[in-house]
Amino acid sequence: MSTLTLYNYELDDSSYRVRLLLSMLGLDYETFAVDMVPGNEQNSPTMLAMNPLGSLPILKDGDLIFYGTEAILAYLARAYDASGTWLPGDAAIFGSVMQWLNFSASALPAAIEARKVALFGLPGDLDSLKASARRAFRIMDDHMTLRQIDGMEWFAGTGPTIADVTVFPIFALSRDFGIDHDEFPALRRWIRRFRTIKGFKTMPGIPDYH
Ligand SMILES: N[C@@H](CCC(=O)N[C@@H](CS)C(=O)NCC(=O)O)C(=O)O
Repeated sequence: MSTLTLYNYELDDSSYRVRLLLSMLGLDYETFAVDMVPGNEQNSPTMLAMNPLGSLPILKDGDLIFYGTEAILAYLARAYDASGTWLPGDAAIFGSVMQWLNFSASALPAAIEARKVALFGLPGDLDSLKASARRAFRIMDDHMTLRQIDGMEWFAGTGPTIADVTVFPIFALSRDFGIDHDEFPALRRWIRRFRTIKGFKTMPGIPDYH
């Protein structure tokens, strides 16, 4: 097996998405610490040569390099999950997982931006970003409310998939940018379940709900 290297910023919610899946898959990997704040190192020439978008995380697997968190999660699931449960092959479940990966890439960037503004002091209109984040979290909470009525515990299919992994961090960390979980009871229940997945690891800001 080739060596996996994650180009990582410890406090970055998207790097955490990949750390979560690597851990849940039981994979060994190395990390390369990128000084995102305040260094902006993800935009250095060396990093841009790997990811021209200048974003984190980046995954290197031997000669392969991937950027875009959703793509990294899908690659890891397909390459290293022999059970096939993290990215199921069943067409309906696969489609549903892809829908949430797309949601994560298209509806959650405002929340990611809100956290950067609130936590790292980067420029941005926090009120407007929080309003967009709330709209996205409301869609997630409504989805999980209906799923729970049907006796389902996860975003797609019958077990945890990369759909859960991709949407977990930025919602779980929402108190970093002033959105409380009490507004989203179905997501609160889902967070408790998510924390019980084998290999779960936490990061600063993730609630314990003790
Ligand atoms: N679309 C990106 C989202 C990840 C993302 O937004 N990364 C942020 C940190 S949370 C980043 O690297 N920002 C660098 C910058 O804004 O210069 C992906 O999925 O990889």
